[in-house]
Amino acid sequence: MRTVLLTGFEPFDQDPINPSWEAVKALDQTLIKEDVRIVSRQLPCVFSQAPTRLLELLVSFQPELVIAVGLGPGRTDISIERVAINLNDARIPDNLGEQPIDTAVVVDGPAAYFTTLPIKAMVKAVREAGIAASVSQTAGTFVCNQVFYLLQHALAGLGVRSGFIHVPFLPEQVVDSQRPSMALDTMVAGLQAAVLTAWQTPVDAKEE
Ligand code: PCA
Repeated sequence: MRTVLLTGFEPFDQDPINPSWEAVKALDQTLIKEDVRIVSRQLPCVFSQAPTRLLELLVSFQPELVIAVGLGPGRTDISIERVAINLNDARIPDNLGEQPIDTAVVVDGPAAYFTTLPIKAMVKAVREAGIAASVSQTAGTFVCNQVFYLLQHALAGLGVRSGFIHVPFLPEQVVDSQRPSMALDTMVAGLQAAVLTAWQTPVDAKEE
């Protein structure tokens, strides 16, 4: 059996729930082909713990494709990230109260890594499923970007494709506010279309 690893994050910033984990959890053990299985695992929203956990997952599952997913507060759609930068600059403390300001994710690492996912083809597939999606040019400077950068750093040159997707809040998280949200079923269907397309598309499409 071949493996696609999906990760989601534990809740953070006083939210009781993190849609990224709810959505990837719903896809755990899904077969996207007869011999290709999704494995979903949770990462801590902690700068000092997420890297070790991520590397453990890569070693234990030996995935052929890895997509990390996180909540992007305020995002309006399935946002497929293009670039991870070598910078931690936390606007809020993480779940252990750490708040790194202007530190490197990997000391002496390259300034940035591009995703190795076919992001334009993925956006197209998600939209064709009737779900809002776009390419995002920044994954921020909090734990999501840190995990995305480490993922690209760890897998660079190994032929295992990887990247990051931000998802919006769930509707129940934005009651009484004007903030955008997306229903869990929609998010799950969007991620599934994105994962399948990533698996099936070795070379990205040229799309606007
Ligand atoms: N979103 C945060 C970290 C965890 C999560 O789900 C981020 O965008 O960095």
